[in-house]
Amino acid sequence: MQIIKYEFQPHGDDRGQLVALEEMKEVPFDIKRVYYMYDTTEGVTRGRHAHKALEQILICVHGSCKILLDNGEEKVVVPLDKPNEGLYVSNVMWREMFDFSEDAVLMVLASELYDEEDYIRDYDEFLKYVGK
Ligand code: T46
Repeated sequence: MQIIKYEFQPHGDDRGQLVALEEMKEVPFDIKRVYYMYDTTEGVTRGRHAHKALEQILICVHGSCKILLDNGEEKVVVPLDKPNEGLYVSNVMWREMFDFSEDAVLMVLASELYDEEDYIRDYDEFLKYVGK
């Protein structure tokens, strides 16, 4: 499985760092939605679903967490712990987010508006969807 991790160029100066993300530039799709999660309960796993159409970029802007990506054939765990690093998650990819540090803030840039119909929340249904 090909893992696409972007390293965003910070605009740093003696005041600190600033990262700017624009659709179709640093981010390879039009950004229709931004959401983020924080205060994550210790030991929980979030996600556990795939999307039919949604593409996303996950950025752990503070703290750290791990992302499991599963395309139905292969599973890869990707650690996220830098605010200028973004993990691209394609559609039809099972994802789980876990091992959140207490201070983790995971921000997500999404290519579509929220649509419950786009979710595949059952793993067997996901395997059927990808033809496995
Ligand atoms: C994904 C991973 C990385 C909304 O009302 N609007 C939204 O845009 C989102 C994302 C969620 N919600 C509501 C739906 C649920 O009642 O917020 C609640 C928690 O959502 P969910 O259980 O889907 O959260 P996660 O962390 O399991 O998954 C989320 C995204 O839903 C999903 O698309 O890829 O983060």
